[in-house]
Formats: sequence, structure tokens, C-alpha cells
Amino acid sequence: MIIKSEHVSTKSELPDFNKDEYIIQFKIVYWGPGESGKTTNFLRLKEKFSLLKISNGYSIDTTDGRTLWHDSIFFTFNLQIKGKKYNIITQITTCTGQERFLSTREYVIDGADGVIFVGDSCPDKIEQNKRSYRELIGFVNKNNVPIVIQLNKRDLPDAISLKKFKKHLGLPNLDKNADGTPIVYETIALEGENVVRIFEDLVMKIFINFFMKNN
Ligand SMILES: Nc1nc2c(ncn2[C@@H]2O[C@H](COP(=O)(O)OP(=O)(O)OP(=O)(O)O)[C@@H](O)[C@H]2O)c(=O)[nH]1
Ligand SMILES: [Mg+2]
Repeated sequence: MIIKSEHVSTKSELPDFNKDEYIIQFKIVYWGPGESGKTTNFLRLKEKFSLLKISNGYSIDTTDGRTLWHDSIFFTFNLQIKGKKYNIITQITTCTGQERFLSTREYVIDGADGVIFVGDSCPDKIEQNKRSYRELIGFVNKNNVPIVIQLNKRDLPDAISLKKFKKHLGLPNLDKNADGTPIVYETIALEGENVVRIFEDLVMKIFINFFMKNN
């Protein structure tokens, strides 16, 4: 969504925007099967971009640390493109992977501008990866929402191969997309490995998508 800032009544908790700047608000959702590492990605980003946050964010969990509804935080940053200044506000949110909470996921994915699918390298999670990916495609594929895919927990000694993961999800057995980004990013969210890179690549895809639609 883009709004020219002179049409926005800025509330005291929002940053101080100048009149002829633009405000764009994006929503990025982490999606994937239960315990694949969505909240761990979220926490690593929160640490990395702590200076950019405009809220402390929150997590709604069960008592055993599983996401019950979602984690959510807002960040803001500026971008200058072709002489125009854009104030970007990004909501980052994770859904719950527990299959029985489908209705909460439907709510969380609503209005998403980009999705990071977090797959699990554990061999026992192949079917859950597939079901979760299929469910995601059912929600977003008609809206042309960019999706980036990560295969997390690459540190597991019995991690499934990248080839097998791609085959199960029905992805091409190639290394890269036409734009040069990986078809699947290998991550160790626990150590923060590749977490920021995949996030930044998704943000670029969202911008490109956005400017193609609006210019
Ligand atoms: N070995 C390993 N464990 C990880 C990695 N990333 C996350 N974990 C662990 O996996 C477990 C689940 O992580 P979460 O981030 O809570 O998973 P989630 O996808 O948010 O789970 P739900 O909210 O229940 O859907 C935790 O014990 C994490 O420490 C990783 O890269 N490697
Ligand atoms: Mg979680």
C-alpha cells in the first residue's frame, strides 16, 4: 500500500514524516510447519534491526513456547528512488505451524505482501513441509505474492538433501531463479545464518513487484 504522507494524520507514536514523502506499508509473513524455526527467524531479525523498530513487538505463545497466534513487530526505514523519498513501514509476523490452528493462519496471511516459507530439514518433517507449502499456495497464489523459500536447520546431522526437499515441494531442480536468487536458501536460524539475507532478498522482490504495479 502507498500513501502520500500529506493525506495521513500522523499520530504521536509514528515517526515524523515530511509532507511530500511517501509512506509505504508492507506486511511480511513467516509461514511453515510447526517448529520449523519461524519464531527463531523472527527473533534473529528483531536483534539485527533493533534500531529500526517502532514497536517492541509481541509474541502470543502457548506455555511451552509454541506460537499460539503469531509474533509481530513493526520496523521503519527510508529509501530514495529516482529522487522520491519513501518511508517504509514493515510489519513482520509469523504464523503458528500447528495444523489445528488453520483459522489463525488465515487471519495472519491476509494482506501479506511477501512470504518467507520456512521448511524443516528433519527427515520426519517431509510430509508436514509439503502440507504447509500446499496450504500456503492455496492462500496466496492468485495474488502473485512473492514467496522465498528457506530450508532451515541445516546443522542437523541427518538433514534431508536440498534435492529431496525441492522434489517434495514440486520446485524446479535448479540452483537459481531467473533473477539470480536461490530457489531455496539454506539456513541455520538458530545461529542467524542466512536469516538477514533471505529477508533482504524478499524485501527487494516486494519493492520490484510494488513498483511494477504502481509505475
Ligand atoms: N538445530 C536447529 N534447531 C533450530 C533451528 N532453528 C530453530 N530451531 C529450534 O527449533 C525449535 C522450534 O523453533 P521455533 O522458532 O519456535 O519454531 P516455529 O516454527 O516458530 O514453531 P511454531 O510456532 O510451533 O509453529 C526450537 O527449539 C528452536 O531452537 C536451526 O537452525 N537448527
Ligand atoms: Mg513460532
